[in-house]
Amino acid sequence: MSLQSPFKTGPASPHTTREDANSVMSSDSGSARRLREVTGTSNQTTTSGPTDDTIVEAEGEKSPKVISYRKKLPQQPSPDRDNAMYDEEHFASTKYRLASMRRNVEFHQTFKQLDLTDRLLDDYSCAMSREILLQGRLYISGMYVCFNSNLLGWVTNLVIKMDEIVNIERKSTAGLFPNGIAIDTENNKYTFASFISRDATFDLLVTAWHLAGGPPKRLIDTSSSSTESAATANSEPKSPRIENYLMSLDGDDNTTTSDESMMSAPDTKTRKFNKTCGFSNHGPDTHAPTEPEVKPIDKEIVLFDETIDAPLGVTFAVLFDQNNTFHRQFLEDHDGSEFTEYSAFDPETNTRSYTYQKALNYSIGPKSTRCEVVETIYNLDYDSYIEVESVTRTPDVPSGNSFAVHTRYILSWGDDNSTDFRLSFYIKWTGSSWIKGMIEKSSLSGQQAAADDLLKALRKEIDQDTYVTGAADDSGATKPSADTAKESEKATAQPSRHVTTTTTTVRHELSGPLLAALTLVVLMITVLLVIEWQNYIMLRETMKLMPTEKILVMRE
Ligand code: HC3
Repeated sequence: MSLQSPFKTGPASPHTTREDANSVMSSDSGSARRLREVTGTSNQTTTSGPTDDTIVEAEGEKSPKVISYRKKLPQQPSPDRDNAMYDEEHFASTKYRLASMRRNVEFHQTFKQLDLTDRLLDDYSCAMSREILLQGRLYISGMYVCFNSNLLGWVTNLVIKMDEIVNIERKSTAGLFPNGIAIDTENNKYTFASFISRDATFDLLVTAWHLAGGPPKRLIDTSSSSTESAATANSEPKSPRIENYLMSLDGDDNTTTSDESMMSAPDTKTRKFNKTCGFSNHGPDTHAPTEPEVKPIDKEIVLFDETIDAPLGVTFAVLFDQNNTFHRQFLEDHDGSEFTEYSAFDPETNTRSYTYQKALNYSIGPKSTRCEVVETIYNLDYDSYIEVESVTRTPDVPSGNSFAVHTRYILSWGDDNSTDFRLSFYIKWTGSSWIKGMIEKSSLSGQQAAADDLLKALRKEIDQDTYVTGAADDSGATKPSADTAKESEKATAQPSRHVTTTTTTVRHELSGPLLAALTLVVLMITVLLVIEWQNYIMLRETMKLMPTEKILVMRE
């Protein structure tokens, strides 16, 4: 009996450590195993732990898989949850208890590739939306969200690592039933429906996700295909993707749209990037308002404090996404040229840098200056606020080496899933200058003009690159904005689910009776023609049989 440590990776969570899980013997028989939970001393473990270890044993025909843990907590009756279902141990410091060891073993037998130190928290009956709704179970552990379905021998296993998840949101199935959950990774969207208690599942999911790190605290997609989620169906070729299909409970939801996000609206109004715009929102689509934890800086001038009608992650992506399309275009439109490559945000220092030439239109001083920019992300929390500071040095202007212009971008959540965007700046002097006043005045007017334009350009860009979703439920309550006309224009131009459904219904109502009437007319004409044809044939045959005189007589 081999009892070596099976762990390839580090411990999954603070409550189940590598030391806790001291032995594993695995079998690849794959056959269903009867499980039993044994409490008490066992000679099957070599650990020198306490004598009241909990041993969970999976019995198979061949070598069984045994996971034993030294941890043993005193058995306490639980008023709210069934003891057979849950361990007494809580998940981190949350209200949630770990699933019982028996369920944990079943979980690891279903998903064999997982880190064995990872503990199951709970599992739920639900259906995953694929070509059809796949009925199965969703498993939530400290490190993974998994789904297993076994329909008539067609086994589907999906494993999503918590740290690959970029967003989790409630979904309304078929736009009506509030019982769905959507999980987004960078490249995929997985939709689950038919939960018995969607909100309880959602709460645990989000708690586990946040404890595992929550939304990625990074800006850049350093790896283009960063999702490593294993979506494998035993009976189909290995594909890293499980495409998202329309979540259809009633079977009437066929649509030709390629944008799955359009298919089911979240519960509240928000904005999402169009699939082709090149930006992606790494934060949630919806959030309650937040307060940025930033201190005012001496001599800081607020250029604006405005609301942008888009989630925090959308606004941030447009302003600072690695592709720089918007950023660079904006500076180009403001007399910028000869840009160097923007370096990627360094994950260590959270900074990136670039330089460009800026034309100046002052009666004195140079006609242009080199701008050396270093941007630092001081805070990037999609659930709270984002703070970026850009420091621009202009060495070519008089006293250019004695100061730097600091521009602060502070983004937080506003009302109705919008972004509160506060732009401010201050000049940091590192040396003396006899034209300090002139520089400060010129910088202020230059910054003010740029800020006004930035606001306009940002709103325009977001309007172009996003669509409004989740507004169907409260369309009457949608607050009017300057962009409303364009939004509705887009809604009709885009292949949205609602538009498709409506069109189909209308077409059926009009063409149905017309088609029936037309068919009837064609049928009647056909019957008449057939009767006439038969009469003609009969007459001809009769005439053939008759003697010629008789025909003549008849003719007379
Ligand atoms: C060139 C500038 C300082 C830098 C200012 C920057 C480039 C700072 C970053 C912002 O994102 C955009 C921006 C807008 C205005 C820019 C200022 C305009 C004038 C100022 C010079 C230092 C003034 C020099 C004036 C004079 C008379 C000495 O030449």
